[in-house]
Amino acid sequence: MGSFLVEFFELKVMTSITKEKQIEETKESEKSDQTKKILLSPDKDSVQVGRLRLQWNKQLELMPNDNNSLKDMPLLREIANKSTQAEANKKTKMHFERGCYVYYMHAKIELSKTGYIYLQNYIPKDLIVKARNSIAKALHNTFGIIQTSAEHKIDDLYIKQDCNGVLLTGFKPITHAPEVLSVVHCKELVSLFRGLLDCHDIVTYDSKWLRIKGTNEYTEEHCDYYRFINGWNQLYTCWIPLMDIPFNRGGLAVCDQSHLLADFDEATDTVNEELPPSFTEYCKKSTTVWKTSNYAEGDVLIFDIRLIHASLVNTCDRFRVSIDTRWQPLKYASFEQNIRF
Ligand SMILES: O=C(O)CCC(=O)C(=O)O
Repeated sequence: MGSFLVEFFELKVMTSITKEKQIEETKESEKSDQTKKILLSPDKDSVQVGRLRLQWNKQLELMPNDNNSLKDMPLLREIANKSTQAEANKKTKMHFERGCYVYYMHAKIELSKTGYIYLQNYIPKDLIVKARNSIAKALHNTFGIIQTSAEHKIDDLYIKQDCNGVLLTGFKPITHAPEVLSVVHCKELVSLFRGLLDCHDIVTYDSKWLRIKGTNEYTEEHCDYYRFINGWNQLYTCWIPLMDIPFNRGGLAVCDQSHLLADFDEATDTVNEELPPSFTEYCKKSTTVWKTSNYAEGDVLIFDIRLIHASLVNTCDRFRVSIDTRWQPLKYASFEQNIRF
């Protein structure tokens, strides 16, 4: 009980110290969010996401930047108020010990509420540039699909005439090149997943989904649950843009809270499309919102294995390159091929 009071007191002190700063930051970030919304909207009123046509700012919105909101103290105070003393004590102690309790607690709440968290500028950009360079070289030398000229470097990823994109999952010389592994296994991600999964012994699956999308290509709406149905306990997808992906280069969009649909295991035709049956109705609701972003090098999107997602269409003349991986506590891992940390 004593230790709970000390921790709770520290919590309150920290909350009030940061409160003023936070109000200032909120004002600033509201201002810049408004500017962003104006600057970063797609140039059309409706946007194609997977096979759906969505109204911008009604059915499709910008994701919040969790770099700011993860530091949101009031949320932590809310947990402490709502939890029993024993629960709050355990949670706060664990996170005090790690020195980053606010960060993970908020992130976990977000993840369970909305189904995703979006971190901007999280992975060091030099790692992303090196990974993209090595992938671009392979696309040029092995696949011959990059247009080069005096103005167009290989790394600019201009698409050679009539060439399509390619899914490079399983092409280990490319997906497991040291430069690529240094992104997907970087220490920032290892520590993030240790925090999010509340667990030191975590794994990431050896398969890496490296996606190269050409002009007019996109990913249809689906969720990853059906692929991992035999071992999905606390399994998360980590999607990483390996370049700046503005709207016209077809970044990922997620359907907010769709991981909470109740009928993932009901058998109907939609299951073959990797969607729960109720998704069709959920999509029609006026409250259903998809979220996307103008992604930049270094951003990371983490989502629940059940969250429904799709991509916007790549309408430009350069390939869109991203990689996605799966993370889980070791104790739940049911696939043999995994990398342990
Ligand atoms: O990058 C994409 O277009 C699709 C990504 C995806 O399906 C996933 O991360 O599970």
